[in-house]
Amino acid sequence: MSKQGTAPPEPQDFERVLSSMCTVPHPAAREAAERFLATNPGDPTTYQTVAELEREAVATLGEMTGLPDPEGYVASGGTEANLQAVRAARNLAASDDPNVVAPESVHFSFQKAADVLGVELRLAPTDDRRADPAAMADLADEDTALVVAVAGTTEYGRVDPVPALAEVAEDADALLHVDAAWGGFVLPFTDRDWHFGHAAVDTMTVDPHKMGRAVIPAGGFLARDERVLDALAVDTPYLESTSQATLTGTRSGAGVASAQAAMAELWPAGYRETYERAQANAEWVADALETRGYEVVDPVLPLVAVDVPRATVEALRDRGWRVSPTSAGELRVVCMPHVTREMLSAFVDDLDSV
Ligand code: 0PR
Repeated sequence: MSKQGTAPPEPQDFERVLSSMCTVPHPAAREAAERFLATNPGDPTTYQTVAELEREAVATLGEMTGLPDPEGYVASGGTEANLQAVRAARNLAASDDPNVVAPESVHFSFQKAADVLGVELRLAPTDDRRADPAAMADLADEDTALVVAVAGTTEYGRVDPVPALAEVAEDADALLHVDAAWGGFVLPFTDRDWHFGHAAVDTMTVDPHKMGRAVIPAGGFLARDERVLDALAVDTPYLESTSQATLTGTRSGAGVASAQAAMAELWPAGYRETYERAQANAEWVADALETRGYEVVDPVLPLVAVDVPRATVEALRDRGWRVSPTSAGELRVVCMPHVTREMLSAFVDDLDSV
């Protein structure tokens, strides 16, 4: 808390933040967040304006992900959206001992979901950092409720073979979830097959508060079929609206309004431009590091992993660089919208001198 006469604490700036999936919100998103700060989309009959903004946000997310008539909502983040996908699949499953089959590259939010929901999480080995459909099929059985694909993995930015995983899900009579929490705002500008229009995808996570430049908290949960939302809904007898499919009750109108504002401003031209710049930056830094003899995991999406000795990472941290490693120890550079060529160039200079 600030004492009288002293300035309130300043948030850290993004000048040396290289491994985060958060970024500077778009000015329109920031402004909308402030305006809608005291509204609660969890009570849509009382807070009707923000409820309308949420419908618009979901419609745009649907447009981005090949779903003309999307069901869903703006969640608190990727963790909630992934948990809700597991919850819906569990609730719809015929089995009383349901399991989820995912590649070992899935985000740790699935561990939380499995723990909270009491389902078994089966992790299949990956092949060249992507999900291996055969390995996933080996783990699937008649109790499999959900198959998970990742479109833009947390550590390497890899895109799983979604159409092949849709077949695995179909053979197991399970739902297919795509986690595009980070990748969803860049993949529309690539030639990858990853969304509802490319395969029999049932649910998806796509987060405006990552590449979408909304304020935190703004995740996205989408479903093809109303049945999925119905499987999540509980009765809310004392509210005007009679049921609620979200996990949280009161939720952030700031997140919802900012997601709508960012997308209204940036979809699609602004996001395309952001992607192109980020991808070019990722390729530039990958090249610069390779030239210096480092082993680089090549950036399919704007995310570079590079094998740098632990001591070097520590030395870079001492110089203020906010960098975190992958589980295999590589340094991870996520080319978020705030990451400029100048920043990367200063980073490479520091790497040369430590
Ligand atoms: N799915 C994927 C593919 C993710 O990468 C993440 C987060 C999630 C789901 C979960 O999303 P929420 O964090 O919104 O619940 N991945 C980042 C990570 O774990 C999150 C992050 C963001 C970490 C900013 C640090 C940071 O500064 O690395």
